Amino acid sequence: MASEGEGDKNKLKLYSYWRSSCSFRVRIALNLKGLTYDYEAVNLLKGENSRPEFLELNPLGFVPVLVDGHVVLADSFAIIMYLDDKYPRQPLLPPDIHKRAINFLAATIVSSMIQPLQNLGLLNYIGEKVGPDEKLPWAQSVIRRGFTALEKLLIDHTGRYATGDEVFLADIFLAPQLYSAFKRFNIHTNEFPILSRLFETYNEIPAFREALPENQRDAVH
Ligand SMILES: N[C@@H](CCC(=O)N[C@@H](CS)C(=O)NCC(=O)O)C(=O)O
Repeated sequence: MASEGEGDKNKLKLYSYWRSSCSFRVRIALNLKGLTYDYEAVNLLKGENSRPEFLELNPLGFVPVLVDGHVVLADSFAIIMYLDDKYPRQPLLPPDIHKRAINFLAATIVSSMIQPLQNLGLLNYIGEKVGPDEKLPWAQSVIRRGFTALEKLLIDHTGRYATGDEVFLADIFLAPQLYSAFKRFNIHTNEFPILSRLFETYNEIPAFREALPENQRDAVH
């Protein structure tokens, strides 16, 4: 639940970009927890993430960044774990340790095996050094490899959501990755039956829908 304007000093502040899948993860987590926050748009296409004032917050120059009073956190994984520790209602991890591990594994496949390899910066680099036509096939190959692993991983655990009938961490990481794969990178839903079913299901959850890129105030339609 993003709010605009100055807000009060104690309010959570999220530095986000509408199309950033890592920011999308944090927006979902904030919404699931019922937390309101001020939305600070950082336009990655205009290079606003390289401005000195933003690099003060995150020297890596990536969104998202969450500011909670004196606490400044970059990296969606760290932010989401922090929110889960600080606001235990609607836990984002299941109590069962095996199921927890499956959630960490699914989130890690997305956050360290797929997304970094199809990140804007890397795709621009491939476009420059190898050729613009190589960007899409490269992104599709890393997504397909990761999605093939995810389908195998989830087959024994999935219920209504990724790891059962409750929404957990795996869902928060999957939804933005599925969105960018199916909507931006032209991956066909029929290639990945479990993931495409989950994608449909996520669209029915208000916390996920409100976090969609097109529903952010910096979205360009
Ligand atoms: N591990 C970080 C990755 C952050 C990241 O890659 N952010 C992307 C947007 S999803 C970004 O800011 N890219 C800007 C760039 O590549 O210059 C996280 O999960 O937050």
